[in-house]
Amino acid sequence: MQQAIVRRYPHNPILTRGDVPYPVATVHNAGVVKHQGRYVMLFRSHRRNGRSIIGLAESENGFSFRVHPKPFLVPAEEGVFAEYEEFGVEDVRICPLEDEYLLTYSAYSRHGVRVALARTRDFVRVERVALITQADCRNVVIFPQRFNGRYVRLDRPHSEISPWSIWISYSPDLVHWGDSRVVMKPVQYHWDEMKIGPGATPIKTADGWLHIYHGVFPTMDGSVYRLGVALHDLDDPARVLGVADEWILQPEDPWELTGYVHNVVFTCGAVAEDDGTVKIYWGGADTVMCVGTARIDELVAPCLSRSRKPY
Ligand code: BMA
Repeated sequence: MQQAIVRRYPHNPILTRGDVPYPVATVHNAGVVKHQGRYVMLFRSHRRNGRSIIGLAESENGFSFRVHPKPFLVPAEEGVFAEYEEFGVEDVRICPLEDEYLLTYSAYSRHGVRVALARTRDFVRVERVALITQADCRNVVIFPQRFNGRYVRLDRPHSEISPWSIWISYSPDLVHWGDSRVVMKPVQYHWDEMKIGPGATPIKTADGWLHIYHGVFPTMDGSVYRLGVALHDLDDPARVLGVADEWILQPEDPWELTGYVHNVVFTCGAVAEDDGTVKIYWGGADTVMCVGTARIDELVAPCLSRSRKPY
């Protein structure tokens, strides 16, 4: 059998609700970065009322994590954020940019789901900046570099007319976003035909920005969430250079096949290492956290050699 591109860590899952010192039902969909030589993970947990909060875990090696005694981010209690975070905060992405970390997460409320942006320098103090989308948008990943002075993000608006697709938007100040356009769409009768969404913060490589995204396929037994890869131009990330035809990861381990939501691998973060590998973190069945490693060149190659149309 051909060697898998993503090598699962043999001791998965790496984090479960049993590791969390406060009551939660799940541990999943975490953003991860290396901060001062340590891995910092911001993970989502369902509380026992079905609404989500964000916890923090730290690690020396990227595989064994220790959870902080208190949650890192819970719904705001005052100001404009309180109204829009009332139903919970979910699926944080972490973008290291110019000596701080930008955090983007889904804010749920009676008005729908939108994306909020917060910033931190030390993962101790966190400052909410703005709500950066209207309703019906999720999965914002910000590129860890400015382009011609502007911030750039990939996002995923909802639509009734088109299968949910990946868009790009630009901002001069992180608060106001525009010049939006679609860059990548699901492909019919393909593993990602139902919807796609941004996954991990894009990784800069010699050949382009590597983006690990999720794609969903509908079956008679419910939806299957898998991960794929796309490559964006280094100078103009709106240009998709290629999208690998085949997925790089699908639910296979028991804790990916069954759980809070069956058949899900879902990423919000990956950490590129100096040795040319990347640690990819994913939630299994919306219940546990897992990790695997891949060579960056083995993720880039299929984007260029076996590419399907971006849309
Ligand atoms: C998506 C998001 C993710 C979740 C996935 C599978 O729509 O809600 O947070 O992991 O569904 O349930």
